[in-house]
Amino acid sequence: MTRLLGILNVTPDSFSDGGVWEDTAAAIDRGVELRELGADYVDVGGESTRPGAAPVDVDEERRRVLPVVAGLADRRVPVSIDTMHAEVARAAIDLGARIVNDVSGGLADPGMAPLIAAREVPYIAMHWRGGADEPVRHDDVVAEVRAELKARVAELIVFGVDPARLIVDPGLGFAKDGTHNWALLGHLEEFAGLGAGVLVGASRKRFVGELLPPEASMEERDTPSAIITALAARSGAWGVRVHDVAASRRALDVWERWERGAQDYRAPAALTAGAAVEAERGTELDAESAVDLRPETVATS
Ligand code: PMM
Repeated sequence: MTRLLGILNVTPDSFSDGGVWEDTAAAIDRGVELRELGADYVDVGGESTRPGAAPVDVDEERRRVLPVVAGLADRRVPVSIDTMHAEVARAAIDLGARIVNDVSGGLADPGMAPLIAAREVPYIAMHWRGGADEPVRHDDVVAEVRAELKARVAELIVFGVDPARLIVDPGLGFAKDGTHNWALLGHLEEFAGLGAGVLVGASRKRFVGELLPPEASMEERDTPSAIITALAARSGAWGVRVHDVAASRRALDVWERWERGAQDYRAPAALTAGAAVEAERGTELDAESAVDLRPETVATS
């Protein structure tokens, strides 16, 4: 079962929802709404990672996110805290946050790995090479991102983090271009081999928008984003991080029903027996006796 993380950015400048949930009470209501729409966790973030965004000092980040984390915990909404700072993560865990989501994979703050080991919470380690704004060069993006995440996982384990609580994230759009992002999505299964869950954060990102006409709105990115949710689930993703929770919930409903259909199916015994007899008689279609349906050989009149 793939988990849904609903995005709640309490920032003035995030990529697609910056400035919308700056007010604490409105942010808490939105988090409750995301939960009702089907989010398994609400991912609360107070620092925008969009290229060129000003870094936020820890006090300002705490001021933005902690009242929202507390309000959501009070209303029994499971929270994941999206932060690169151990101090913010620690305070959020104390208030009831259940997951730490770190876009630096622990590289931004040396205090993060020991904190995660001590507090025994699930930890999302995202790939973001060098914290760069612009796409970096990759000769083999899948192999390189996988190797770098593998190194992060190994280091976190050395710090005492339980591998069963680790989730890795290829970091779509983080110093990566569209070609990189689609290659990573197409090879998601390879990340499962790292022994951790895999999280996908594609929702509303620029490379998704590139599938649409240039004038398309942010909301128009939600349908392709939800389709990515279904395909990520099919690739065995542990979770997806999305803006439009309702659409992704429907996408997961479809995938789960599809999979159940496949598992429940048993070929009726009579038909199976009949097919075997036909095969023995040699009457099954083979390549030679098959009707040629190539367009150029089919009469059009
Ligand atoms: N993307 C953003 C923020 N946090 N966390 C994880 N684990 N994975 C992501 O892909 C990710 C993230 C930036 O997107 P936003 O500005 O739309 O929230």
